[in-house]
Amino acid sequence: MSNGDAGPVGHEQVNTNIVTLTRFLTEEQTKHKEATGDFTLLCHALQFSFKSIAYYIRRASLINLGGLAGSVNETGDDQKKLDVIGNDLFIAAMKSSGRVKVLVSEEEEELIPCDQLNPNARYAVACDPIDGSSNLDAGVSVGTIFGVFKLAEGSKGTKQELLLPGTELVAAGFTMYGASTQLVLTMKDGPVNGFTMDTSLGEFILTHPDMKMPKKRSIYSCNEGNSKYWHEPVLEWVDSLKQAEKPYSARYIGSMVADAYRTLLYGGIFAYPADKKSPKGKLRILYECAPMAMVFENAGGQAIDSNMRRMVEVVPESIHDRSGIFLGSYDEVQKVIEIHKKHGISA
Ligand code: AHM
Ligand code: MG
Repeated sequence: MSNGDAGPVGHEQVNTNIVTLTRFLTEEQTKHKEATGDFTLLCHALQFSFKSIAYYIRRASLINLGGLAGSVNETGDDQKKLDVIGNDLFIAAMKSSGRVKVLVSEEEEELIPCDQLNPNARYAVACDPIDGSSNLDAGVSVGTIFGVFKLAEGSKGTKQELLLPGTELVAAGFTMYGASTQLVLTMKDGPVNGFTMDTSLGEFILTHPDMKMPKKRSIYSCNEGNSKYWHEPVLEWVDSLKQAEKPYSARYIGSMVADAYRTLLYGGIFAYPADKKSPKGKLRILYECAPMAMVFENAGGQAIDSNMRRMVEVVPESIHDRSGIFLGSYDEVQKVIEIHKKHGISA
C-alpha cells in the first residue's frame, strides 16, 4: 500500500483459508495411508482438554477457583483447586476418547486405566495437567505437558510397560495458558508446529508452522536460588555465562512451560539440574522432561540430563521418576556439555 493510500481504520486482511488444529490433524492423517484415525481422535480429545483447562484458568479468580484444594498430590505438593480440576478434565477427556489404554498424571500416584469404552485401545498418555501451578494465583502463565506412546499390540498397559524413553514417543507437546493460549505439537521425527487459540472461533489456529529455534542466544533460565546445592560444573557453567564478553540475560518464570516456550521462540537455555539436595533433579521424566526434549530436538535444539545423556534416551525407573535437565539452543546446550566434559562427565 503506497503512502496516502491507507485503508480505513481497523481495516484488516481476512484470511479465509485458516488452518485449524482439526484441519491440520485431518491433513496429517491423510498423509499416512495406514492410519486408522485413532490418533486423530485422541488428539481431538487432547484439544478439548486444553480448551477447557484454558477456560477455567481464565475464569479462576471470578468463580473462586484460586487457592488450595486441601489435598496433597503424589509427590507431596499441596494441590491447588485448579490442579484437581485440570486433572479431572484431562482424565475425562482421555477416557471418553476410547483411544487411550492408560494415563499417567502428575496428580495421581497410580496409573489411570482409560480403556473402559474400548479395551483394545493402544495409546498411553503421560501428562502434567497444570504444570507450574504454584504460579496460578498470581496470574502467571502455566501449562499442560503431554507425551503420547503407542503400546505394543496386546499390551495390558502395566506400569512396567510405561517405563519408556522419549525415543518411543509418537507425539509430544505442551499448551501454555498465558496472555493467549499456545499449543506446541510435534510427532516422532516430524516438525514442530505452534497453534494459537482463537477464543472467538473456539479453535486452535496454526500460527507457527515448522518452528525452528535459534542456534544460540545469550539468555539463561534457571533457579539460581539453588546454586548452594549445585555441583561444580553447573556453577562453572553459569559463571561463564556471567563472565562472557557480553554477559547473558537471566530470565526465570518458574513455570517450565512458559520458560520453555520463550526459549523455543527466542533461543537460549533452560536448566533444572540435579544437585546435592535433589540428586535426581526436580522435573519428572515421563511427563515433563521427555516430551519437552522431543519438542526441542525436533526444533533443532538439544536436551540432555545431568549426566549429559540425550534426555530422550533416559529410561525412567518408575512412572514418576525425575531427572536433571538442560534444554535449549544447540550451541547453548553444547557449552554445558563441554564444561561437564572437562570435569570428566560425558555421555
Ligand atoms: P510442578 O509440577 O509441581 O508445578 O513443578 C514443576 C515446576 C516447573 O514448572 C518449574 O520449571 C519448576 O517447577 C520450578 O521449580 P522451582 O520453584 O524450584 O524453581
Ligand atoms: Mg509439573
